[in-house]
Amino acid sequence: MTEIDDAVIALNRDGYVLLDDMLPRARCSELVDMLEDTHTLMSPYYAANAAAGHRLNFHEDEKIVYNLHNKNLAFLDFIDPEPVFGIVERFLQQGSYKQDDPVVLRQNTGRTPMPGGPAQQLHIDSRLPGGAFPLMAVVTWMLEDFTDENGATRIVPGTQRRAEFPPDDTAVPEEISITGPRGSVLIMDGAVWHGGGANRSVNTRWCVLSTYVRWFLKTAFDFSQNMPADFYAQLTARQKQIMGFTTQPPLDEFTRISARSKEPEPPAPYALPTDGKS
Ligand SMILES: O=C(O)CCC(=O)C(=O)O
Ligand SMILES: [Fe+2]
Repeated sequence: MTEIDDAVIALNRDGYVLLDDMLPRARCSELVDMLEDTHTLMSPYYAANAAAGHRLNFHEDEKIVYNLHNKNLAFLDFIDPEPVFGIVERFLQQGSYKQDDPVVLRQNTGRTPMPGGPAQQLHIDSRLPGGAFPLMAVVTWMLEDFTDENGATRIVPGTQRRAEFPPDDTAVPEEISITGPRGSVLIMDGAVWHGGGANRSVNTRWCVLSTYVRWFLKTAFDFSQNMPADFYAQLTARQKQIMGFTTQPPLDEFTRISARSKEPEPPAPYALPTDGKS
């Protein structure tokens, strides 16, 4: 049994697996500083949140940096590092033809609950509870220690198999907190019931959240339009595939007929709102 086999067994059984020591501590601190600086720079330009209703759609209690792949070359390292990506890939290839379908990145963000911020409602990220095969994997890179006090992610083990959503505003007794020192990585099935904890500390609890899906599902942002050319040039062939550059829908039947392309199709020109401003 390899490390990957063991992790996939744990994911299938429990809905999550925790890996230690995936990033050096000094690197974690540098990344936290980058996320703070990037949030300060970018958040004044964020679009107003038009989504209705649900508490998870209000963002005053958290800081989020979106689309890390176009902010700093350092974050390209989070696209496909081993063993994390190998585990995610094997997990999400289960049930596909010859267990060989591509796995793509759906979303890559930095997130911290604000000090004093409340716990999130238990929820699933995959939008469909239960299911014969997993659709989504969520990878949480802990850049600061995750503790009970500062809002470690809560999980209800095994609930990825339940064909129902967690109850609103109701405690679930089987819920556990996934604590760990900075540098740890939590991989979850996107269908497991989970939520960020309440941050009762005076500090941040930054993480990088990378979400992966089967290639035919939609991404959270359009990476084919928001990847700067100089960043795209730094990607390996495998990273281009994971970013979806070989699975873009063709314009029409005169351009391409298959859903996948042999060669990656480069992104459209893109500039951040801060580009050219000092
Ligand atoms: O930051 C966390 O602990 C979990 C965040 C989360 O589940 C979400 O924002 O969907
Ligand atoms: Fe979530």
